[in-house]
Amino acid sequence: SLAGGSDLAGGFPPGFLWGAATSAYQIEGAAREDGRAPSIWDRFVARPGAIFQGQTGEVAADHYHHMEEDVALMARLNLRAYRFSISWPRVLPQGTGPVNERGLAFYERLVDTLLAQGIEPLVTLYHWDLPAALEDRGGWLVRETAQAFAEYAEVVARRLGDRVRWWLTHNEPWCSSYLGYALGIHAPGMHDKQLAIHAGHHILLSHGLAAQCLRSLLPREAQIGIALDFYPVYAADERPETLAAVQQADTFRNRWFLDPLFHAEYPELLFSTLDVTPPLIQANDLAVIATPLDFLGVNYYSRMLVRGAGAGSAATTSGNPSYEVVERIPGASYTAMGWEIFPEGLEVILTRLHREYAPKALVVTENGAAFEDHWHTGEGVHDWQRIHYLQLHIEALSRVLAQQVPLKGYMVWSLLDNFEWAFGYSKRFGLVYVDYPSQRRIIKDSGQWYASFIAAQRR
Ligand code: GBH
Repeated sequence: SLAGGSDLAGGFPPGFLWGAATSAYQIEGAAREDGRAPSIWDRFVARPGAIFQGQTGEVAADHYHHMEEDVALMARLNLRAYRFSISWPRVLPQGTGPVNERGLAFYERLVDTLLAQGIEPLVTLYHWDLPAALEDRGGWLVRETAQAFAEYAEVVARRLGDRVRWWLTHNEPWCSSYLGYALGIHAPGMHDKQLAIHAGHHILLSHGLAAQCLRSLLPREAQIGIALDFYPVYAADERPETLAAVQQADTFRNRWFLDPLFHAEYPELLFSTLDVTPPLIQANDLAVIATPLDFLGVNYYSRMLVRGAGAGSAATTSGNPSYEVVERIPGASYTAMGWEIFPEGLEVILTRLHREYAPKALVVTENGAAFEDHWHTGEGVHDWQRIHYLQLHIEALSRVLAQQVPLKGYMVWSLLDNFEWAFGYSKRFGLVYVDYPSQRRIIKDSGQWYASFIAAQRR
């Protein structure tokens, strides 16, 4: 195994951030407590048919009431870092204006508890839970929401800025924009590609405004970044239509947010691929959006295999007119989400980002898998498939480091089983199993494996 004496043990740089990640709505519960106001997700989950079996994040893993216990678990897992998100409507119930002291105090206690255990906190400001009050004023479709996000960033930075070094503005703006506004499978549940383009622009603007605000308030050592989700795109055949499809899918899935952030421009191909018009861009927008960052967060789960439309196959179109995604590849292995296990893609995306966009540093802010985990009282959870998945992806990291890529950390999604959005509690990604009826936590075999792997690394 990788844990003791293998090629990898000791092969990672000292100080490498071995961690795990979560997000507020997926684990906290306590949806109406201590002055927290509703977010767009509290509303979306109430829609008939939106979520598996009508489940909600109302209680989730009840982390809000198990915070100390959960940090103790992290310590048992030997985590050096923990990535979590802050619930905007817990801190600013109306989205702007009056601060909810009790909400802010929860995150302050969390950060202090982590630091007392020697665990480095990575804070994400937005993991999809927009205050409902802001949705009522237009949500991400209006520019005012970008301004409100910068205000929110300021409130959090003033409180935690002396203790938190790693900051992420947004998690996966592609999901907030496209799943939320075009495919309607995430909040706020709209079905219009053109709206997704507008929302995406305001999210990018909010990122830039917040990054500038954080830069002006935080100490010099602060590391400011954003987490994007990436899918390396592969061609299913050699036809010219397919090679064009690869460019379209890559632009849509990977470059939509990268190019504005790092090159201060949208890729033209984005708009023709989606058959939409560009967003309304004001004079300074792209300069604000391209505010220099300290690191890029990379969420990686799988790749995309595409072919040009018209090859006459069983492929599905994933809501896109011009190419087909191949969903089942003969001989490939899949997770319980139906996502192909493709560790090489992590190496491909990290080396490409380094080559083409050259962020000052990279952190894998999410990587992990759902499998059918089973727990019976008195027994462990024998998730050998997850151990194998993690080993293969960590091996990919060591190949990346051998190529001088400035990779600083790796966060497993997820610390705990949690509310998997539209899939509710039916998918388990945790290193730790959550028995929801009792809220008992059981460290899975993968958690034990990760703990000994980390222990074998130099500090
Ligand atoms: C992450 O998203 C999230 O950050 C995290 O909250 C979540 O729990 C975790 O992954 C596991 O899902 O077929 O067009 O509907 C992962 C990225 C992007 C994966 C969208 C699923 C579906 C695209 N996700 N993708 S589509």
